[in-house]
Amino acid sequence: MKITEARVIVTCPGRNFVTLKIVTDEGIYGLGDATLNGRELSVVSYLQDHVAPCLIGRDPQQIEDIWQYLYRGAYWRRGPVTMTAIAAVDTALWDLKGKIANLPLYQLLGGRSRTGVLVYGHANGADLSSTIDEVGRYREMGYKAIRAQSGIPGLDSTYGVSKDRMFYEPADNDLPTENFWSTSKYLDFVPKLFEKLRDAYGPEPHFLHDVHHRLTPLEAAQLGKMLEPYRMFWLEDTVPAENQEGFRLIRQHTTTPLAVGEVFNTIWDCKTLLQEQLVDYIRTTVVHAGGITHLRRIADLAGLHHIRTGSHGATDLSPVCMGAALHFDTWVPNFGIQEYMRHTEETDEVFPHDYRFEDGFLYCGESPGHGVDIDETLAEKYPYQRAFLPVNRLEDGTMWNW
Ligand code: KDG
Ligand code: MG
Repeated sequence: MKITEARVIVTCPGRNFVTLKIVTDEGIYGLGDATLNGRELSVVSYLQDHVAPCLIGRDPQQIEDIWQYLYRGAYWRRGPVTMTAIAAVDTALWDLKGKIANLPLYQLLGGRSRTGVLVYGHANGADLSSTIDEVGRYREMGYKAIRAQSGIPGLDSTYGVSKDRMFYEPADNDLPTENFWSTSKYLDFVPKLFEKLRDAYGPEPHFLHDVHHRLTPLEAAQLGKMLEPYRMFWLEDTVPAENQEGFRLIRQHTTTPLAVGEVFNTIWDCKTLLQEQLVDYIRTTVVHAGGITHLRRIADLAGLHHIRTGSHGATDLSPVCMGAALHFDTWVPNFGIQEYMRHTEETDEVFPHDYRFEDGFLYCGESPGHGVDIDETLAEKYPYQRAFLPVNRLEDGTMWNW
């Protein structure tokens, strides 16, 4: 069997998605997600101009060799654009292998380790009381684990609070929106939110919260300590994680479980965090961390150090990524939780899939490969629209992390 085509499909059914379709001389194809929010076209070019020509004529079953060829062969290693492109190829090849073997992807990985994949949904509101109500709505929908984000008194906008009740889309068209941030206002408010949530819903639901890279290690340690009475499932991305050693300080001061890694691309981004057991959940996912092949290596290293997976699953990761992630989650021994932000109806129509949500869990399907397809005719009706993630400034105008 040989690869005859590697086609990049860009579509915007409400938001941009980039998909790689690898076609073979036997007519079987595989799909991989290549979406990098706000920087989509750089991955399109990387794939079209630099990867696709190298794939033609290769045996699609040599997944490991192709992965190594693209990683080592680039010379310029790592980085989000390169690793998203490699992930797209890798996911498409695993999908293809499943179709060739006539097996769902989780079977190729080693079979089922669990019946369903525990997911967390995103409840958010403009203020404390609407966020508390939204958490209730997610409980009614069956979620056992809920991420709560709220507008902060005194700040016009903040990360995680959506215009739409169901679908959070931070990427705006045209040019980046500017948000403003105050750490003191935030730190004053967040413990109150979780105190009220525990009062309202009792000990049972798992609560999660995303700081979205905005604190220093000392501030993160303070927040973690303040949240200890509310028994969080995790506190996510407290600080920007380029400096992995920074987590030592947070870890020394709090027992609140820590999650990190949605922006990581390789095992090298989390080597110290994993080996020193500085976090509890690693959030790397299929599309941004080199595909199934590399994610498996990260999960194995994490497992040695009592760290579980908690893959990123925001709406900018396409259903193709979600499908592949669910097969991975169904297999991976040290699974923790999977993020699940629902896609819009338009997106689900462009990407027909066989995974389903039921009572707080997602279940991957049994069709061969990862079980997600693309309707290319429909995809064509939604042309690319330039979109940016917001940027963030402190109240005095200093640039900050969004
Ligand atoms: O593209 C950026 C989003 O995926 C990110 O802001 C979402 O932090 C996020 C999360 O935890 O889902
Ligand atoms: Mg996050």
